[in-house]
Amino acid sequence: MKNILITGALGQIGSELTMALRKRNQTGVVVASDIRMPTDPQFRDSGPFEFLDVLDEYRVGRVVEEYRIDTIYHLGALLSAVGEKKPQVAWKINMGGLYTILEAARQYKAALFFPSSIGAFGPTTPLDNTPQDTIMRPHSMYGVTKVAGELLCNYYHDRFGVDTRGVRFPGLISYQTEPGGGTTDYAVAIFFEALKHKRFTCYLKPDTSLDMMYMPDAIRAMIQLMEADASGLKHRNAFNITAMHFTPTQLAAEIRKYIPEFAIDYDVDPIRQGIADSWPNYMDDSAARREWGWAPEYDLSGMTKAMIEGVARLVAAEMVKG
Ligand code: AKB
Repeated sequence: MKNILITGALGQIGSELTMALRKRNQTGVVVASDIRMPTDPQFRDSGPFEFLDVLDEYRVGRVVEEYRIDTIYHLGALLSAVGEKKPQVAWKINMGGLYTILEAARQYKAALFFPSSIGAFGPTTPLDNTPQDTIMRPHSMYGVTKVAGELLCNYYHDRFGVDTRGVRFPGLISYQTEPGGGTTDYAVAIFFEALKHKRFTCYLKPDTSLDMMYMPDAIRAMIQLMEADASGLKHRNAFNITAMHFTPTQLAAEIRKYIPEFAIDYDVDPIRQGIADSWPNYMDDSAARREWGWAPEYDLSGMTKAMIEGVARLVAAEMVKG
């Protein structure tokens, strides 16, 4: 039985992770938390929710104590593009929030999942088949907070014995909750625009290759890593994991298999393009495969089929509502 706290539970990952853990965790409690209130009735009625600012050390401690939390998934953070617009806020939330959560994990002996990202790499990292252990000198504030976060999580494990674990997520693709302010968000928006308007203007160049993953694989990865036997883990923070990599041109071609008249054009945003150019073209995730059995289920064609079907249902429901 696990008593779980999820921060940032209303975000792109948190909203799906909360529901998955609630389905799975029959006896323990899964407490969702965020700095806004849930509006989706299905989410709201599925379990406890706490209005919780991750910078509020006192309240975080109270919630962890009250629910006897033994596992925390810390997802409250700013993403790369918005972090570059507001670097001071990104530092404060990403680092301050992680520090608060690590301290709560230390004091109350909870395990902690911390999501790092392909954003932790930088222009001097080998961009093809990026190794697990390599040069990490990111240029974005988001990347700086991710590398620092990985190191801080390792420190809390080595120094205080906190069971910290994490992955470096690629771009995550899903349709249930919108991503908020990332560089890889185009790979979600393209499906909505393709189904609604049959055209999409992309802010990244046609040949920008990035690692990506369909959300069900990401949810499975988090749960599998947190449940893995600790004795098999040589790394902890954070494992490279990926499921596919593609360029906007390749994704558009895949979408055209369902919507032949779909057209893509480009209006490049220099900030997001600069960030994307400093990230891997594709990562080597063999350490995760070896140490805890990571294996994705969705490739480009499986993900595209699932996204077309899911987004089509949402668009049809929107049209019925008027
Ligand atoms: C972003 O684009 O900022 C995120 C990420 C890859 O970490 N999706």
